[in-house]
Amino acid sequence: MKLYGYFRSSAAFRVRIALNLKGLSYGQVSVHLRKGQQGAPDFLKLNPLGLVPALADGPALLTQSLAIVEYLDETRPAPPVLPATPLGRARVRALAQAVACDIHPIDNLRVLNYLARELKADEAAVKAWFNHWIETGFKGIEAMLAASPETGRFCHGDSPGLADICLVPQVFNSMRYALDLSPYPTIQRIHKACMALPAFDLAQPSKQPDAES
Ligand SMILES: N[C@@H](CCC(=O)N[C@@H](CS)C(=O)NCC(=O)O)C(=O)O
Repeated sequence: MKLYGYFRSSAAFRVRIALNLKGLSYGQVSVHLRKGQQGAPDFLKLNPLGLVPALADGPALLTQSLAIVEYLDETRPAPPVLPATPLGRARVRALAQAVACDIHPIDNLRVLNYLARELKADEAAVKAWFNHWIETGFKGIEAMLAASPETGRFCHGDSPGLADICLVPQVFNSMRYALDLSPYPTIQRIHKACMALPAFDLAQPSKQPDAES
């Protein structure tokens, strides 16, 4: 398998974690987002969405991190990243989508670039936007995690899964502008438990072949 990603991309980070959790080997192709390579004609032929990640599995080319992770889970089921019950799966998908559908899309690079370039927002305003939407999302996620008996060592029970796969990269994003995480003790605890696992540790941005300081 070949993963088209970027070391700082949190959506690619999700797929790296899933591949590692399942013990799958993969090569990486770096698409330099800061240099605009996601908009290059060759990449757009692969993924017309102009976003990373994309995953090549033989002749198949997959896009959208959640679709990719669920594809991996269906084709390589062990260890599962979704619970066995419909209610468990719905809870885990809700937590994952709270990150992937509600926080991440409005804090994406192209959104921040639009704020700065088209709407002339200065750095402080972009930072305020970025952190505001993480805080809004984390407040709800923290409440969901803290209130539920289903929360264990990880977001759902004592095995890492799709919700953790989305949460951890978002915590990394929150460090970009030094967001205060103290109001989210459950998120912090789960993040720490995840990062103690090689599958998460080895997927982090600074450990990727294209990492820059
Ligand atoms: N919903 C997509 C989001 C992908 C996405 O937004 N990727 C970001 C990096 S984390 C990207 O390629 N951004 C390029 C840009 O904003 O121009 C997924 O989950 O795969």
